[in-house]
Amino acid sequence: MSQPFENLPTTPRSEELIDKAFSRAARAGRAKDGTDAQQSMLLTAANIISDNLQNVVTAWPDFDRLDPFYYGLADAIVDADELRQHLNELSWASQKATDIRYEYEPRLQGDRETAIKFRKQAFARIADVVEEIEDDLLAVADAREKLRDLPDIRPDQPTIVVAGYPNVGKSSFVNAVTRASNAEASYPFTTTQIHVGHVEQNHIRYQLVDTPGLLDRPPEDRNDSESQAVSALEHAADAVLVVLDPTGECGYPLDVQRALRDDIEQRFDVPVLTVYNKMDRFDGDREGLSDASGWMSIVDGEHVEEVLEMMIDAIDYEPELPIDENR
Ligand SMILES: Nc1nc2c(ncn2[C@@H]2O[C@H](COP(=O)(O)OP(=O)(O)O)[C@@H](O)[C@H]2O)c(=O)[nH]1
Ligand SMILES: [Mg+2]
Repeated sequence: MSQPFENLPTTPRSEELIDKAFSRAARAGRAKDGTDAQQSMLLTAANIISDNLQNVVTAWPDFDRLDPFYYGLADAIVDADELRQHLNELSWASQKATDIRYEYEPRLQGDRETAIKFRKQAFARIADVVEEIEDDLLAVADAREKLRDLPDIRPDQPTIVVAGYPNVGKSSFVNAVTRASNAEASYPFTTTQIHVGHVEQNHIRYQLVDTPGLLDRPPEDRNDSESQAVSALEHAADAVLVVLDPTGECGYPLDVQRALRDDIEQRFDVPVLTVYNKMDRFDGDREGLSDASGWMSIVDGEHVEEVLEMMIDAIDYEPELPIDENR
């Protein structure tokens, strides 16, 4: 299983679909004579429109059955209700093309001239239907573009979300503990990206999620989609690591950074652990940093693995063992 929007087929534009249907219909018509040709043209055009539209609709995952993390993320990006509405319109048009075919088929039985006249009328009506859903097709194509590159975060695998103000060392941490061979997926979403790295321990794969633009600023600075994406992350997170920079070199005073930590602690129901980074550059009073679970220096490679261990312990993940049927 990968992310649910990865393999959606391309969505045709109205004009493309009409051209395709009518040119195939013309070809089908040329293979026959008299009223048979007109019947064959109508059948071909209606079927192509109907099947293509239905295929677009059925390729989309059922939103009611999506994992809440993916549902929330998708909804933050494209508005699930609107997308559902657009897909409904495509279903409507698909059915309508078939209805028109049924309506006109009996009228194509008579003489050739009449058959041509009615076949043309049927084509005009089918074209109207497809033109009517032009905006819906464009919206579905746009949603596909936006969702196909969503990061592949497996909701069933343990996940560490890394939070903290910009430049405190979040990416440095993820890069330091995850294998470089694991290419990082990123998704540009408003000002936001979601990076995922992986680390395996005791045969369990942990996901580390770094969310620049989401959990690196106070909640009041997030727009609606960003807030919604944070809600989606709550479904995925099994623990949150908040990185603080006590040197202030990141550009944010410590009390501001701590306020973000407090907010995240309030918001997430999973363990939220705080770690001070850049301790190689800190020459203040360490007593003042006792509100954290630990400290590290990524640059000096000090305590980095320990911080990862601490997060893994906090998750305390129990893999679901396969049921032994011989017992
Ligand atoms: N001195 C020092 N610099 C660090 C440490 N960790 C990260 N940095 C630097 O801090 C800057 C921001 O790090 P980055 O990982 O991009 O922060 P992010 O914005 O939170 O992802 C980079 O120039 C890093 O090299 C550390 O332990 N010590
Ligand atoms: Mg970063």
